[in-house]
Amino acid sequence: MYNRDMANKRKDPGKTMEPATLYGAEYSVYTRLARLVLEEAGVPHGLVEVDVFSDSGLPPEYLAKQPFGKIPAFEHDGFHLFETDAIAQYVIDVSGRRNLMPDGIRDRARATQIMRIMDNHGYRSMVWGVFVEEVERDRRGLLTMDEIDRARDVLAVLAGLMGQPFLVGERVTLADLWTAPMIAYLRLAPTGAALLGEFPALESWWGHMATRPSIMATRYPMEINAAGKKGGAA
Ligand SMILES: N[C@@H](CCC(=O)N[C@@H](CS)C(=O)NCC(=O)O)C(=O)O
Repeated sequence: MYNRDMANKRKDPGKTMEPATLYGAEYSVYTRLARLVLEEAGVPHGLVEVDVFSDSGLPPEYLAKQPFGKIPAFEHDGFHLFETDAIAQYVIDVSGRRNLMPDGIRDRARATQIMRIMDNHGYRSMVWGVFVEEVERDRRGLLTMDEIDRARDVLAVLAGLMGQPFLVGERVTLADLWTAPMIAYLRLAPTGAALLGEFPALESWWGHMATRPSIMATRYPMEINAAGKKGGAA
């Protein structure tokens, strides 16, 4: 029997869904990634703050959700999950927002390739190698050429693979949502901002990603502070 609920579901699947819960931190790259997917898929959700770097360590009840001690962890309607890629794929399937991955075989492979590049090379070199070292460990002007080159190499590969206006073609996909939280931290470091400036296509990609409601809604506390100081969008 076709009823109004089914009609609503078809128009906006997120509207009729049970809310999801994400356990993580506003400052965290992978928590933001999962939040971006939830936002873009229109899935109602809440964030329960878990500070993975707290001096007192993670509470045992959180380790039951994520035994490797990383954030985020996820729960939806009694179903528990961790590993951000698994969360993203689940959110896409359960919300019906399959267009968050490209349609074509090669484009899907390209999107997956970009996601894994960011996991395996971008996160370490851009977030830990440049942002954490320069901003959090106060090594401004003291990064080694090696540290800078590692981040530059990833940007160069991305710039070589990327499409227009989004990383894989005409609409936003997981490739963009995977890359944006890492670029957001990179550009908060003076060296990172200068590196991004060497790749105008990536810089202009960031320019239009930065104004998306999902990106605005999930800004890191440090981005919000930086924007406040400059009196504009960070
Ligand atoms: N493979 C994990 C990685 C998550 C991850 O590395 N999260 C970071 C925060 S952005 C973390 O928990 N770091 C704490 C640590 O490594 O001790 C996933 O995809 O969820």
